[in-house]
Amino acid sequence: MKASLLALLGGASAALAQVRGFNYASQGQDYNGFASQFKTAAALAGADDFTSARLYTMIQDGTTDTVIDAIQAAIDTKTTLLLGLWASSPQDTFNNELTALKSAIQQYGSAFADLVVGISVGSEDLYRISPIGIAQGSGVGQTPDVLVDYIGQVRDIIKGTALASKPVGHVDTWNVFTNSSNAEVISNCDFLGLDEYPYYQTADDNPIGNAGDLFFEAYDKVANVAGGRPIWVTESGWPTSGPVSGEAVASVDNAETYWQDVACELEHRGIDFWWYILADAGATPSFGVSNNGVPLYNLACNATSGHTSNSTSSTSTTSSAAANSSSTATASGSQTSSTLNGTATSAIGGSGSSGTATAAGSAITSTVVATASAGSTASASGTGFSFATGGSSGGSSAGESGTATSTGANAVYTGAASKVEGSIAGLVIVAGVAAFAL
Ligand SMILES: *[C@@H]1O[C@H](CO)[C@@H](O)[C@H](O)[C@H]1NC(C)=O
Ligand SMILES: *[C@@H]1O[C@H](CO)[C@@H](O)[C@H](O)[C@H]1NC(C)=O
Ligand SMILES: *[C@@H]1O[C@H](CO)[C@@H](O)[C@H](O)[C@H]1NC(C)=O
Ligand SMILES: *[C@@H]1O[C@H](CO)[C@@H](O)[C@H](O)[C@H]1NC(C)=O
Ligand SMILES: CC(=O)N[C@H]1CO[C@H](CO)[C@@H](O)[C@@H]1O
Repeated sequence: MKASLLALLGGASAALAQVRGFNYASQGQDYNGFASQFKTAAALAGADDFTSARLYTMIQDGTTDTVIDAIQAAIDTKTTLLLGLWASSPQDTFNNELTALKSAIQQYGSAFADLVVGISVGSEDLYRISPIGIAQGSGVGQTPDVLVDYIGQVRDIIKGTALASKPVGHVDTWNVFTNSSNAEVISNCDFLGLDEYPYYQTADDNPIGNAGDLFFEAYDKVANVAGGRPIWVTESGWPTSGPVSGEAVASVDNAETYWQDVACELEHRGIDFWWYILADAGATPSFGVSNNGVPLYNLACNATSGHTSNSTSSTSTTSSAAANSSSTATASGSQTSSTLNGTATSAIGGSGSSGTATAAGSAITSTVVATASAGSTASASGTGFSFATGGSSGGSSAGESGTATSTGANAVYTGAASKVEGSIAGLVIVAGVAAFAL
C-alpha cells in the first residue's frame, strides 16, 4: 500500500477500527503464556478492546528458528499482530528471523495473514548506536544501511505470499527519526513505529504535568519527517514504581494521569498504539498496568479527552498529515476543556491534492490550519480561529480554493486563491488576491 494512501486511512479513523494493544516479550513464553496474556488484555476492566500484540521477534524462545507460539495463540484468541524481526544481529542470525517468518506464512496462511497489521524490521536498533543509547549501555544496535538491506529482504520474502500487502516499517525513538543520518531508513518504510517515554526524557522538563505535552511534541517532530507515512505508537507508558528520573516520579497516581493524557488521547485521535506493558510485576521501574489480570489503576478513559484539567497555561496539541499528488491529507485533533488554550491541527497537500484540518471542542482558542498548493483545495474548520490557505503565491491560478469554517469566533483566509468560501460567525479577514463568496 502506498504511504499516501496509508496517511489517508490513518486520518480517517472514524471509519476504521483503531488498533490498540500491548507489547509482548518472547522470553520465557510459550503458547499458554501468550494465549493467557492475550485473553487477559482483551478482558482488562476499563481498557476498551486491547486486542493487538506487538512482538519483537518471529522466533520461539529456546529455539533457533522455530515460529513463535504467539502466532498460534493470536489465531486462537483473534488477536491482531504487529510482527517484529530482531535486526541487531549479523546476516546469518537475521536469517533465522526470515526462516521463522517464512514458516509462519507456510504453516498458518491466511488465518495468520488476516491478523497482521504490519511488520517491523528491528526495534530501537538506531537508538542503541546513537550517543545517548551508547551512554545508557543499551546494547548492540544496527546501522541504517544494514536496516535498509534487511527491510528489502523482508519485502522480498513476503512478495507473492499472503503477507504481500502488509506494511513494512521500523520501530525506533523520536530523536532517531529526526536524525537526518537515518533518513534512508524512513524512506524505505511504509510506517514508522514510535517508542516514546517522557519518563526517560531527563534532559527535558519532565514532571508528570508536562509528560503529555512532551509525548505529543515528540510525535509531531516525527510527523514532520515522516513524509506522510503513518506513525504508530509502538511503545509508551509510565511506571507505577521505580526511581525518580529527572523530574519524573514513578507512582500509581502519575501512571493513571499519563494513561488519561496519552493513551486516552491516542484513542481519541484514532492513532494506533501498543502500550508498554500489560504486566511486569517485580520489574524496576515497573510499567505494567495490571497484575494477575487486575488493573493497577482506572483504565477507563474520561468521556472527554485526556486534557481535562483546569489549567491556566497554554496547551497545544497538534497533528499533521501530508499527501502526494491527487491524494488527500486529513489531520484532526480536539481539545475539550473550556479552560485550555488552543488545538492546532494542520494538513498539507501537494499539487492536485486537498488538505483538511478540523478541531473539535470548546477551547478558548483553537487554531486550525489547512494548506494546499497549486490546483488543490484546502479546508479548515474549527471553533476558534480557522485558517485556510489555498493556492500558490503566484496569483489566482485556476482550481485553487480555500474554505474556512468557524462556528466559534474568527475565520481568516490567506493566500492567492481564486475562490474562498466559508460560513462563519465573527470576524472575517481576507488577505491576498482573492475573490470570495460567503
Ligand atoms: C545520527 O544517526 C547516525 C546513524 O544512525 C548515528 O551514527 C549518529 O550517532 C546519530 N547522531 C545522534 C546525535 O544521535
Ligand atoms: C477522569 O475522571 C475522573 C472521574 O470523573 C476524575 O476523578 C479524574 O481526575 C479524571 N482524570 C483526568 C486525568 O482528568
Ligand atoms: C474550571 O474552569 C471553568 C471555566 O473557567 C470554571 O467554571 C470551573 O469552575 C472550573 N472548575 C474547577 C474545578 O476549577
Ligand atoms: C490563550 O490564547 C490567547 C490568544 O493567543 C491569549 O491571549 C491568552 O492569554 C491565552 N490564555 C491562556 C490562559 O494561556
Ligand atoms: C510517489 C511519490 O510522489 N512519493 C512521494 C510522496 O511524498 C513524499 C514526501 O514528500 C516523497 O518522499 C515521496 O517520494
